[in-house]
Amino acid sequence: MAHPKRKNIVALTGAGISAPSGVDTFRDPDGIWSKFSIEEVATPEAWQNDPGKVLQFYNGRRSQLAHVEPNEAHFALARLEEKFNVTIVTQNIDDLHERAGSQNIIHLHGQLTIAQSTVDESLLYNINTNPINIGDYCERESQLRPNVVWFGEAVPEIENSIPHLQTADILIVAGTSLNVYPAAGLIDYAKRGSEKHIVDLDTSFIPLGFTPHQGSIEITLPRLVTSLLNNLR
Ligand code: BV8
Repeated sequence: MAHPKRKNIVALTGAGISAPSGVDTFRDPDGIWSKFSIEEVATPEAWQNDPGKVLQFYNGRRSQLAHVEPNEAHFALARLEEKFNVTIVTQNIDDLHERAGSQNIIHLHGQLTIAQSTVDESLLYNINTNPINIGDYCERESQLRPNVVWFGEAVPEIENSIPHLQTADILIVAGTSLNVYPAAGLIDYAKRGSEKHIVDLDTSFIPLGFTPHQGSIEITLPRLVTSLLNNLR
């Protein structure tokens, strides 16, 4: 529930925030796209060509969720809710923000723990860390797929995210290479005069007006959160 007197914070997060938890990022040297081809596992065409291969790719990433925990960066964002209205807009499909206690989370690219019908995308099923296999059907007898946005698919939550960027007093971009659109384009909706931070291992690219916090996120993000909370005292 938003408190009218509290400042609004949006955290736009990517794979880097889950890296210290042991979850692979995409574009780091040993990242996911160095082991798998996007065209073979993360597009509608891949699904048409070899749905079993796509299911196996996401089954592997989903089963890993059972063995990883949120890290101090996730917990720090949850702590911000003590004094701020916080919205997490994440590109991640893991459930680490939820497990760290954040309440308002928008998953731009879907969620690993949810399966989706292939005849009615509103039919969604919580499958936790269980696999989806060929022959697993929805209630309308159609094959289930991961509830994930593939390349070339629309990002339904983008419209829902824009107003949060436009009303954020503070924007924190954390652990994302800002390579993927329309997610990366959200930073252009930041309110004029809002306070903007970018938290990343690599701060060689700093969007205009952002304050860089270079280093590993489980160190740098808690430090930023502590200073934001202390500045309110
Ligand atoms: C769409 C699926 C249209 C789920 C994902 C040319 C130019 C511009 C755009 C395009 C283009 N050609 C095609 C496009 C569009 C395309 C796109 O953006 N392509 C890119 C690659 C150029 N976008 C799309 O296709 C989107 N859809 O446009 O549809 C449309 C419209 C209407 C109707 C129909 C169609 C859909 C995009 C969603 C694709 N799905 N994932 C999954 O498998 O996970 S995207 C994928 O990349 C993940 O979701 C991931 O989250 C996302 C972004 O990656 P990051 O999270 O940023 O991760 P990355 O590894 O890149 O970076 C990690 C960062 O962390 C780094 O900065 C690193 O330094 C940092 N880091 C690492 N460790 C640490 C750390 N920082 C701190 N501490 C650490 N320890």
